[in-house]
Amino acid sequence: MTTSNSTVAKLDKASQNTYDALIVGAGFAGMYMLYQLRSLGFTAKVIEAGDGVGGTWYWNRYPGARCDVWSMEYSYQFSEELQQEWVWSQKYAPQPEILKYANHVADRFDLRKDIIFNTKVLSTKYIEETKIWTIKTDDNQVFNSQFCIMATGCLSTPNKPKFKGIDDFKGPWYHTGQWPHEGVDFTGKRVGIIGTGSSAIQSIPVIAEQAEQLFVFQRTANYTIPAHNKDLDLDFINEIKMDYQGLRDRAKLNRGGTAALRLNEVNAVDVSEEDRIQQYEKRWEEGGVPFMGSFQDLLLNPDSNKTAADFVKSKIDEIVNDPKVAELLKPKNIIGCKRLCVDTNYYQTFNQSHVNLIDVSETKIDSITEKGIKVGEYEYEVDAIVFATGFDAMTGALKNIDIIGTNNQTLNNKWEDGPRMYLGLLAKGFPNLFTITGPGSPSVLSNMLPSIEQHVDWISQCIQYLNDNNLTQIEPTIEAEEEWISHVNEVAGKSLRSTCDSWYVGANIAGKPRVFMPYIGGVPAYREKCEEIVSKGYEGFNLT
Ligand code: FAD
Ligand code: N01
Repeated sequence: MTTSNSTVAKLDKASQNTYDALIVGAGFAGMYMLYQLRSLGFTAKVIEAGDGVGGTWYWNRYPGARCDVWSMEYSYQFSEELQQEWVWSQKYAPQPEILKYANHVADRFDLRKDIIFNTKVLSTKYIEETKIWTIKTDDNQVFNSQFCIMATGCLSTPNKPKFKGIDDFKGPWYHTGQWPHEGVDFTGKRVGIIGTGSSAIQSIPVIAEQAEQLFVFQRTANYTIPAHNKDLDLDFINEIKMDYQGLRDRAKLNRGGTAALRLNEVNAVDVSEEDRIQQYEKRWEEGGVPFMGSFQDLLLNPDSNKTAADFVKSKIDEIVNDPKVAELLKPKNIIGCKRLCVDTNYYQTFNQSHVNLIDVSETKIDSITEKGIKVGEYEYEVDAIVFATGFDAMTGALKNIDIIGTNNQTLNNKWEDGPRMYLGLLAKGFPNLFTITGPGSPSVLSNMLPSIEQHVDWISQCIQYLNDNNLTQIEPTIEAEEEWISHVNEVAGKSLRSTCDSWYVGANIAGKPRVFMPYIGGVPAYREKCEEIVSKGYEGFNLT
């Protein structure tokens, strides 16, 4: 498909590998970006490292993987037909079902013909004379495009800590974020799992069902709320579908972009203890992340936060039989500071005699040996190791690509002290290089699907605007970028969320600058800002 009136005047689109836009990544972001650009008549290709679509849901096939935003909300809304025809089986769909959905979308909208699989983008350079991005891949292909769109994901670069001796281990090891497609059978095996974040908390109860012995190596205990996952009945589904738009509209008014959160606009410290406990009990029974919506000040006031944290700790005491294990499982930091986890039978799993919790908070993991995992002087012998050690979040995938902008400046250089972007969409010095859910946007603090759609819509509208107005280039001004970063930092500073060693601040990666990366000001404020900028003729951007 070609555009008759495209501004890509300098691009010889007849030449091979030359498009209006190149999109990197075929997760939910890249897929919708392709759909939108094609619908507007632009030529576009997606380059994807994996051999299938789905991104997160293609790579994270570990046992127990599922979403923790209601499936009816963790789905595309751009096509009414699509959202009417697709039927989610559960409140929180399992990974295979989400991957099936991604594949369904790819087929339904005939996306695959414009996706190049099994190909990794290594570098992209802006040629100032022609205003063209030149993109190089690991199989030595070269692509040219006016627009380069990074849909590379916030949680797509696995963090594999450099444990001493890893190559000596005789058994297999796995990272949750790169799980084998054929699955892993742990039956009768002694398994060690390192990490107790969301991925571990989802997988531990399932691995425990198979393993003969399970050793959980915990450096930092995390808060987790039961999912109370359940099958969705058709009456409920149909009720939502009768006014799907209504649900989507309510979600847009919520800070986290999900209608399920239902923030209780009351301070925890302003109600009696009895009322507080009642509210927490109710939210605990409902399950999942909406627990943090119990009161509006939980992430603002340490005293309020403590009431919620104490409530979860009391639940741990109730569930876990061995008081010493219960004590170890109790997190010490602020609840909601690290990403709140959502589980099915996590705490209960530690009542099983073959499940062992190993505290590595003080005596750290020393090394991986031929036979297992060494902590201090003690060696835990295992047949397989699972690294549930997370991701180089938000910037990892972008920094892995050698991105060279104007004046030969690299993105890595610009981001030496932390990511710098305007609205998480574009960076000064990198014209026409868009990022979907980049640092400085609500992204990982929100229901990602609608946030992805909002970014894709904004970017498509912008490209259309440039095209319609015979403009070739968009780039933020340094003033707008600086001002936005100050605002992002200012709002982050007011939240307790910025106070602990989480991946939100890059603390999980050695040497990563400590900056609170996502925008915590909430989805409604962010959307409003994006719309206002457009209504003012792309205020804060230079259009040429
Ligand atoms: P991704 O899905 O990460 O896709 C990025 C793609 O880019 C990948 O396929 C990758 O291979 C490709 N890529 C990256 N670099 C290159 C390169 N150099 N060359 C070629 N290809 C490249 N969010 C929620 O809102 N709710 C949830 O319940 C939820 N659950 C999650 C569960 C897990 C286990 C994880 C890890 C994340 C979860 N998330 C959740 C966040 C999730 O990442 C987003 O919801 C969403 O799937 C991101 O889509 P994306 O397309 O932006 O990125
Ligand atoms: O990764 P994490 P994740 N020695 O970074 C530990 C999304 N997600 O893959 O806390 C010992 O949270 C580390 O310990 P510590 C969601 O956004 C969603 O679990 O650094 N331990 C931590 O316990 C989530 O937040 C779902 O002390 C080491 C763990 O590894 C994000 O993805 C499901 C270590 C890493 O936890 C990432 O989650 C899954 C070391 N050297 C993921 N290095 C849903 O439910 C690291 N650790 C929707």
